[in-house]
Amino acid sequence: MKTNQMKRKLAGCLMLASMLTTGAQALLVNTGLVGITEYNGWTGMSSAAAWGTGDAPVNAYDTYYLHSDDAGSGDAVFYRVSGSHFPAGSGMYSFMGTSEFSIEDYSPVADIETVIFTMKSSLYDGEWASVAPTLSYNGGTVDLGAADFVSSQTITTEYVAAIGSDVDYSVQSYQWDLSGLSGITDYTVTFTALTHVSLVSMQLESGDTFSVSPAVVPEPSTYALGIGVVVIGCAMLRRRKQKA
Ligand SMILES: [Ca+2]
Repeated sequence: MKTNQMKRKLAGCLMLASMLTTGAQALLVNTGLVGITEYNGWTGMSSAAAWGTGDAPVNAYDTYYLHSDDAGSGDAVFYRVSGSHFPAGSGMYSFMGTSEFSIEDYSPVADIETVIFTMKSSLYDGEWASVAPTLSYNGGTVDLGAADFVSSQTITTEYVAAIGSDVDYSVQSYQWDLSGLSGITDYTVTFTALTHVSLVSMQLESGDTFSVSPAVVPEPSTYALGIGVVVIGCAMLRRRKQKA
């Protein structure tokens, strides 16, 4: 009886830990949005992706655009507004200057209440890949500005075969609370990427029910502490189980 109880606790604990550390999933972060939601994912933004060029399909794009291509994606489009980043071997990259990018969704879920944007990109000289993104809606006529919540910003080092070396990547999430608004017919997330920064994957999620995503919390230190507590708690449970 006691062992079963312990097993259940351990299982729940491990599930919570996996929810907080989503590295093994296709998702960049597990936002846990509820209600009616839309997911858009760009999993590979290198030269191998199906980039479009020219003025299509909605606005006058500047040279490059890419429809969300991850399984289960909606109809949002990523595109370069200006600048010199181009689809390189490991991602959208530039050695010549900064670039401005937008992601547009022309068919948001009805009564949209929240948008969460996550970006994985390389660091350059330890700098973050971009300034905080802004959100505008209804043809850009209303600009909400920077996100309400910024997630903990995690850094990993990965070997990239395309360039034959290790690269430091960051994953950053931003969330907007749109619950006080109505009549949103489209929205756009816009951000700037620095020189020598490579954009490799992105995730744009939205929903008709606002709640603060567990993966997108205002206090990075609290978030890190939370994972630590879960991990330590699991380790203690496991040790107790082994003794029993
Ligand atoms: Ca849509």
